[in-house]
Amino acid sequence: MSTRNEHGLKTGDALLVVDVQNDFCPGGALAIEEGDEVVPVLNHWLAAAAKADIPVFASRDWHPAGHISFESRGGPWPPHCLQDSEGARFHPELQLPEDVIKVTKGVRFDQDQYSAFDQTGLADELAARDVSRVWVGGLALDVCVQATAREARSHGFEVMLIESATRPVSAADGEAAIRRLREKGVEVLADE
Ligand code: VGL
Ligand code: ZN
Repeated sequence: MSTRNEHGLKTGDALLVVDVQNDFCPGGALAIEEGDEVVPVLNHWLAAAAKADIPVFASRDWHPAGHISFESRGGPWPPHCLQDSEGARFHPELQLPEDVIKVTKGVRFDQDQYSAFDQTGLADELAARDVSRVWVGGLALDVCVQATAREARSHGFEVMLIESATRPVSAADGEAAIRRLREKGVEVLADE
């Protein structure tokens, strides 16, 4: 393992892997270009997290059939991440630890939840584990990663966005997301 993989992780940190699910990867129902390329990058960070003994949280989009966010209901998205479906599973090569803490979202019938903090209790759970800084990567940069990183800042966490560990639905929106997140005080790691 290279020294790069020490990654500066320390006690009080958590790694937050956002929605690295089959449906967001090539071949999936809402495929993001190069979405699967975040997996090897995140695997390095997962190894570093294990070494540093910091907790790993993995969020997942977990929609009921006919979710309000689907085009059939007037929403913006094709059906994706249906509960218990193959598409909703984490990418098979993502090396999540045994003790990963899963954060399930997108289950509400009446609204979507892009942020892993949105009505999940995640902020309190992080605080209960004395986490003050979160390292964030996953899918998609301009949708759930952006919303999650923003809300983490709103809750007062320091936020490190691992740029190489995320991909956008739209390149232009991805760039806008990076700008907005920087304005919010998110530290963007460009070369990790
Ligand atoms: C997401 C679109 C719809 C995401 C979730 O995880 O970024 N994007 N639902
Ligand atoms: Zn969704």
